[in-house]
Amino acid sequence: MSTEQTYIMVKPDGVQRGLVGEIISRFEKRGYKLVGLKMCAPGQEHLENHYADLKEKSFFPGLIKYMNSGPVVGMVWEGLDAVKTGRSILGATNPLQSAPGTIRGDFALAVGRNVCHGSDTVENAQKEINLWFGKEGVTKWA
Ligand code: YYY
Ligand code: MG
Repeated sequence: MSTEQTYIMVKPDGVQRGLVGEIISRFEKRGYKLVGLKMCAPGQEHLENHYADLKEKSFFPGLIKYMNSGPVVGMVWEGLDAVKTGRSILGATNPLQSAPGTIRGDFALAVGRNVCHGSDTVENAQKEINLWFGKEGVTKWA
């Protein structure tokens, strides 16, 4: 178990529904350290880059359209096992399978409106942090 960083993002539906504070709060209360935070609307090309692995999927065009429908809030959280535990705080991809007590299990029903994103591996987390925070970097603090 090691200290990791993970990229967590409130998707446009989460921002529109006023869930930003709730999502930040769950990571803070669990004990993770916030080292990066920004709201942005990066546009189609950047979003296609973020989801490049899913390019061939039938839901890809709809996913990009949804992700491009409003601003997102991206953050970087640091702490023990942040990638895997971050995913468990979010819940399963399909909210109908997300356990109550998880973010998706408490606030979502549809896979196409599942409120939040979390990196799935340490390697992808580094890629995503670089994609979203590459220019300004994250903040080192203790
Ligand atoms: O990492 P995670 O967000 O849990 O799932 P991915 O398999 O990476 O898919 C990304 C994103 O795509 C998912 O959060 C919702 C959407 N999606 C979809 O709309 N329909 C599917 N059948 C699968 C995923
Ligand atoms: Mg994913």
